[in-house]
Amino acid sequence: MSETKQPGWLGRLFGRKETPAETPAPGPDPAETMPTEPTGTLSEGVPDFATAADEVLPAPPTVTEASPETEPEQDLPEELAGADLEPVEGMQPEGQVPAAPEPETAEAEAPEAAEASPLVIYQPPAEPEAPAEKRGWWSRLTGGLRRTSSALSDRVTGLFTKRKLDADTLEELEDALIQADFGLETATRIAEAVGKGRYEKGIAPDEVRAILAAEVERALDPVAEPLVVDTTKKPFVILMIGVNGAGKTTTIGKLTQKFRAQGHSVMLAAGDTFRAAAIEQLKVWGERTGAPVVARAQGSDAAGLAFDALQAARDAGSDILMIDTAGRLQNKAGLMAELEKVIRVIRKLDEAAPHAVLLVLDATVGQNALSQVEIFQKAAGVTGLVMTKLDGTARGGILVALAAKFGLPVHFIGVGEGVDDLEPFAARDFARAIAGLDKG
Ligand SMILES: Nc1nc2c(ncn2[C@@H]2O[C@H](COP(=O)(O)OP(=O)(O)OP(=O)(O)O)[C@@H](O)[C@H]2O)c(=O)[nH]1
Ligand SMILES: [Mg+2]
Repeated sequence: MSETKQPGWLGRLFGRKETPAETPAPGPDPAETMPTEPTGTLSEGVPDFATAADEVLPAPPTVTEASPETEPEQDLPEELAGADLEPVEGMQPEGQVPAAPEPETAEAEAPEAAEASPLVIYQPPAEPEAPAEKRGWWSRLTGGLRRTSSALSDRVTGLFTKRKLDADTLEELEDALIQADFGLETATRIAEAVGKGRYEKGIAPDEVRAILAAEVERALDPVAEPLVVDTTKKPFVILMIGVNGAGKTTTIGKLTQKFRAQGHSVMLAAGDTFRAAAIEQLKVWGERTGAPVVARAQGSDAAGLAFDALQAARDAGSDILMIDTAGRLQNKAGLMAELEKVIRVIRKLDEAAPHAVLLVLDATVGQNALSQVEIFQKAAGVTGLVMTKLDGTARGGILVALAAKFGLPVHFIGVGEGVDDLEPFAARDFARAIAGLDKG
């Protein structure tokens, strides 16, 4: 095989015909650039960055140290030590990490043994994109929840204006709440709370909204837990999982922005190795938010990539490693097993990893979210939830139904596609916004 005559893997991916220069282009010394001083912008510092990445982009020496030549074997799990770590023939230009050894012994578990491709660490530009002018979170939250809140609010206004409270009105309120996906149990409880002591009396719509907000807050308060990054873990490993299109990759981008603003260094792992576009998408988020992205070619083993990324993040001294994964429907057993494998393999490097397993749920799927939680929970031990696309549904009550059923922490909610459209979940704000009340 004559690898040096091949275009870079991204070049191959995107159909580039030209062969990149065999001699690596000079680049900044990665020792000085990783990870805080990135190598430059795509358009300037590394002009043919994407095409030449595997040949040109030198992996930082810290990463190189992880190569079999220098890595002390005692740091490796038994099954990864020794002969398994022989470099892949002809695939390691200087400064690159060898392909991950297939960490599992059971061939059945491994995806089609795609020829191991070089590990690439994409460095972000020196000056990541300046964040756009921010609208306050409350305004984005209420804007995002408008569909749910106006559906509810209109019903409440219609039901409780100049009307005495009776069983029919309460039943209609219950229906409205069920339609907003609150779930039967919560809907009944809220309707009862509204009815308590008020039969045959009038009740103003605003009073109903206040009761609704109080009940929603009460239901959500126990699950509104911030994601705490344990800084004693280096890196703190976050695994992002969920069905196709739930918002995993976007959430990684949004979280990277937050973590970096808090002063954490972040590395990203392009663990969705199924689609070339997924790798590219994460790379773009890395560029926007200033985080290096560890990737291999499409079709590579996801678990092996996760393993290498953890090693690279360790070597780079990153505070946080976020691992993207391919979307998988909860009814596909094989894909769920792959997720288990990713976890098993990274535990060979760090028994406590992943330190957080975040299930990303798309609010627009409604009740299906319940079965997603159940199955992902079994396969991957979900530690917390992120609910996205609350802006795209009138059924934001699903969060309340999830809280009632599973009691899993809800760390963040997303109300839009922008980098700032994700915030830690606060029960009171959410409850008031969904009930159509002011911040209070
Ligand atoms: N409106 C809205 N769109 C969102 C939100 N979060 C993500 N999206 C959009 O949802 C789409 C899918 O998001 P991705 O991040 O690619 O989802 P994913 O889970 O990584 O998808 P796969 O990798 O295909 O499984 C994108 O168009 C995102 O911009 C949100 O909170 N609100
Ligand atoms: Mg994705």
